[in-house]
Amino acid sequence: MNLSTELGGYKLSNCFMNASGPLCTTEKELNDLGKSSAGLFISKSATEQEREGNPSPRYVDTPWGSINSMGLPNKGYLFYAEQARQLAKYKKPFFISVSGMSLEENVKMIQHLSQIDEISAIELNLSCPNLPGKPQTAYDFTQTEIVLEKIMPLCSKPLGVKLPPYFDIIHFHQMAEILNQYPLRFVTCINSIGNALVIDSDKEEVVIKPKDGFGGIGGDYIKPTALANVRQFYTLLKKDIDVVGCGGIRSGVDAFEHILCGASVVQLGTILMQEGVSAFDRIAQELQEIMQKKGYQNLLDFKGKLKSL
Ligand code: RRO
Repeated sequence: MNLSTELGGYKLSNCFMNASGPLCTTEKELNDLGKSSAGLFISKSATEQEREGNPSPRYVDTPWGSINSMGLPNKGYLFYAEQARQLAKYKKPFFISVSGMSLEENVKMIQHLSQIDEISAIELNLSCPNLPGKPQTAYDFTQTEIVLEKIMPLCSKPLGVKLPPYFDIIHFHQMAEILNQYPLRFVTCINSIGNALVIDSDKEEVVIKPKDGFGGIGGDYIKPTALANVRQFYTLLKKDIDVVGCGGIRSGVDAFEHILCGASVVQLGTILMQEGVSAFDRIAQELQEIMQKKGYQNLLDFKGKLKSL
């Protein structure tokens, strides 16, 4: 069974990577991802300056997934640029996620990162839900267009964008129309569903500290929304923009469903936090077993081929 795929012009031995966020902030975490069976890997979203992030507790597992309000803790983009040089020894693509606090900051980081050979591609995060007082860029269509208009000509690496979930058909169309104007290589669907509230009914209190308990949810809660977003963008985007599926993947079946909806690559988020990098081996094995049962040899045998009734 062959799990190979392509993204951003890179051939990948398999379709699994980490979501930007879980276990990809420190040197040790990045090396663990390098050694893992993931086909490629990506850094935590970087800002110009190192950030501590929000106060703890800021990530909590729940029976159906997780809630977080990390607040962009990261070591600063120059750290990830330096890591890229060290991580090249793992001989698989390494992407850097960028999430500047302003357009100017994104411009500065992307111009610099574009010059570094060992960085394979950039995922521009337009959807962080957890910065007090800052809206998610990709919910503002005008601003999204301004950002892409400015950044696309400056970026000499393959560039993708990380999108938040959309919930209205017109919004899928409006965003796809914007994205289709640019030479983007991929879109990642979806970031966590923002500003949810998980509470502890015994204690009658919230479970995370920042923003009075409001945070992004991931895991089982969000798989149907993630599949909807993958399917919509797979259908609406021009064919040279690949879709990367993220949201609720904790088994081979979940990965299979994302690929059936059109994902070329799938990301592990909450399950990576919960299980560590061994999740890549287990889920890849489960996906291969499903393919074997169904008589599929390659991902292209079923990618995007979801049937309607
Ligand atoms: O760091 C975070 O709080 C965070 C980010 Br940047 C993001 O894009 N998505 C998320 O769930 N948390």
